[in-house]
Amino acid sequence: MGGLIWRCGDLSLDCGQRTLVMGILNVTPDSFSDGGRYLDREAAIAHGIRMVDEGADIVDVGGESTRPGSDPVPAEQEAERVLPVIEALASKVPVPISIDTRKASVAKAALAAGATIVNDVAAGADPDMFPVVREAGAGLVLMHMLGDPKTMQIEPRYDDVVAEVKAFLRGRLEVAELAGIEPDRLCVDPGIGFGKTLEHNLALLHHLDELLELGRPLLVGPSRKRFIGTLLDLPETERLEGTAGAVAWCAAKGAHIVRVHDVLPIRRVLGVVDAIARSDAGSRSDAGSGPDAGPGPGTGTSSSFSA
Ligand code: PMM
Repeated sequence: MGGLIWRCGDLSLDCGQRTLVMGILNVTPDSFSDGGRYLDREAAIAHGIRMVDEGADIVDVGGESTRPGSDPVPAEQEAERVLPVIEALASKVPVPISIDTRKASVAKAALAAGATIVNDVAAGADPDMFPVVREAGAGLVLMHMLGDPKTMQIEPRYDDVVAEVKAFLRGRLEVAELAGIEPDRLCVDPGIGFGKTLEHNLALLHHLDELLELGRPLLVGPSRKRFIGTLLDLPETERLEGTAGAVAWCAAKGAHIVRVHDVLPIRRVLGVVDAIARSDAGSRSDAGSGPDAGPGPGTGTSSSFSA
């Protein structure tokens, strides 16, 4: 587990010390669970700062909802929502900012405004996306999605969801590298809820180890998603504990980054899960001097990146 570095602009994120937290900042009227809350610019900026204070390692800013059934947003409108927020946050917080977009034009403007990561749920479907990322030296998240947000939840089908998602991500890694993006700038994500039934999501989460074989940082985004609502029969506003359960599982299985709305409670969950998951390191004889021998490596709030 671990040891991976993810290069994003001039920063290097250490994905090996502890599970990193990407805090979600949706500047949209209709996102999956926080739509409308941060459409107000000042409220969005304040929330981004709050998430960093609470321990977010990355702030992910999005201006287009990709919830099931959602309509695309014109590039100008998307850019108008996110650019002032990214610009303000870039000068106020010390952590990398990612732009959650499928559009190369929005990514380009966001990178110019101070973002250093592109979180692309369409994995470079826009033919200009890879050149934009390469030229900026940005980090890039390649996520799996079946179809597009408008229709993806209409009877998604796979023969073997884990094998197919893995093959897709491997293919996109290859294409990104052929486009000149350095391998250590690439991160992969199975895309929980993006063209997947409950069973598909559970299979992917169960088999995260297979996705780790791709050799890149693994990002997972279970936060408040429908599969948790289905399992617990709870609305979006009551999915924190379910999210915490999913995050704990992901961290224990070796995921490097989790994308979440509730940064503070999730950092607390990870402080414990990481300590347990990383305490043994294959040896049972030198596990410390007692039951409270102190936290294991990376359980504190130590910085996860270096310039
Ligand atoms: N999920 C959403 C949006 N962007 N990006 C990545 N990399 N992974 C995800 O799982 C993901 C994403 C949808 O959730 P939201 O509407 O609550 O942000």
